Amino acid sequence: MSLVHLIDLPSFADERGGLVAIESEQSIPFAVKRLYYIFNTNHQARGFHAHLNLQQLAICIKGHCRFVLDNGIEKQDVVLNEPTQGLLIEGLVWREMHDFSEDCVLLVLASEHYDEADYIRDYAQFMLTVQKRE
Ligand code: T46
Repeated sequence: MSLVHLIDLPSFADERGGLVAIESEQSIPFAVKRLYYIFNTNHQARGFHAHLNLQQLAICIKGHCRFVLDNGIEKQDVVLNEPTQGLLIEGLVWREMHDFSEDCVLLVLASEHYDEADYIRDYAQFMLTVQKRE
């Protein structure tokens, strides 16, 4: 199965501009408990961690950036550059974000409240966890 799962979001663009509407558990497969956004990255890469139990949808609402997703067996890259498209990230996946454009605003919807204990920030630890779950 592909690591890259893109969701086309309900879009209601007309001559007045764009409008995307996201309904929890309808247009996306989880209930949203939290959202955050990343901007002014000054071209610095971010991420470099996995989550134990979290579903997220990442939407580049302005500009573009590149995600690297890695499940310990394979790695895939995906460029996000469409405010009408979301990248679903779930399961045990190491993620990195690179190549942020100057104007990039990355919105992320998350299925759980923030919990630092849910993060695996060490790649060797990530690989051990992948092997344990196999
Ligand atoms: C992810 C990728 C795509 C909070 O206090 N609450 C929050 O909800 C978040 C997301 C972060 N923080 C704090 C924790 C750190 O002290 O903000 C600081 C920066 O977080 P972090 O270094 O984890 O940010 P990124 O951009 O590397 O990763 C973020 C998310 O944390 C992560 O879940 O999947 O974006």
